[in-house]
Amino acid sequence: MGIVNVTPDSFSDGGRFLDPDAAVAHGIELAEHGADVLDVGGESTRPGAAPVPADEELRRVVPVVEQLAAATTVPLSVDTTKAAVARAALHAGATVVNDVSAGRSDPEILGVTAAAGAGYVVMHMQGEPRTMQADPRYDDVVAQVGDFLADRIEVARAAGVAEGALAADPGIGFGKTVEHNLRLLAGLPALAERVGVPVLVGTSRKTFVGKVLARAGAASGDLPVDQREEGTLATVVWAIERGASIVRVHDVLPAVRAVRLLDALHSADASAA
Ligand code: PMM
Repeated sequence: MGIVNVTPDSFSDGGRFLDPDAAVAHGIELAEHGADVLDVGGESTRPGAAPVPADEELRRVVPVVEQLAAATTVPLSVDTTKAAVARAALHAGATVVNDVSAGRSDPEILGVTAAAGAGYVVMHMQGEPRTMQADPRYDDVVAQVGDFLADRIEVARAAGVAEGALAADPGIGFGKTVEHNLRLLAGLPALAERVGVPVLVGTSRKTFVGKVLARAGAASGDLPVDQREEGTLATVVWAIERGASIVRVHDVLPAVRAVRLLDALHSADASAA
C-alpha cells in the first residue's frame, strides 16, 4: 500500500503533495513502482495534529481520488475517519476505507462503507492524535490491541461490512511507546490469529524506527525522517514474515524489491525442503 498524503503537515511528507497534480503524479509513480493499493489521505494523524474540517478534507482528497481512478487501475483507499469524506471518495472511485478511528470517530462511516460494498481497515489507536503520545500505557499491549481490533471488526460486521472486506491494523505509533511498537511487531503472529482477518502494518518512517536506530548508534533522540528507510525495510520484511498481508509505506520501490527477494528466498527454501 503506497501512501499519498494530500496534507500540509504529515510527519514525513507534509506539504510535498498538497497540490492535487503533484499528489496524482506521486500516486502514479508509486503505482509504477509496484504498489497494489494507493492510500489517499487529506488529514494528518501525526502526534499533536489538529483536526481538519470535512469541507477542507473533501477539497484535498476527492480530486486526487478522481484523477487517480482515471489514470491507474490500482485500487484506491481513502484514509479518513469521516463518513462524508468516505462517501465522496467511494463515489469518486475509491474501493477501500482506511479508518484510523475504527468507526469510533464518525460511526456513520460503517454504513457508508457497507452500502458501497467497499473494503474497510480498522486501526487501533489509544487516545486521539492531539494527545495520544502523552503517556500511553498498557498491561499487555498485544492482547489489548488484539481485543480492541476483534471488537471493532464485530461492530463493522454488524453494520454490514462484507465478510472478506475487512483488514485490521495495530496502529504502530498511535498512542504507543517505542517498546509498545516493538512488542506489537514481535507479537504479529498472535495478533493475526486473534483478529482472523488480514493484518495491515504501517511502520514507514515512524519515530520508533528513528529512536531504535539512534539508540543502537548510542546517539540520543532519533534519526531524522529522511534517514529511516533502511529501518523501515527491516520492519517491512519482519512484518510480512510474521503474517502481515499488507504493508503501508511511503517508498514503494525499495519495499517491493525487498519483498521480491523475500519471495525468492521462500521459493528456494520450499524447493530445498
Ligand atoms: N499511519 C498514518 C496514517 N494512516 N493508516 C493505517 N491504517 N495505518 C497506519 O499506520 C497509518 C495510517 C500516519 O502516517 P502518515 O502520516 O505518513 O500517513
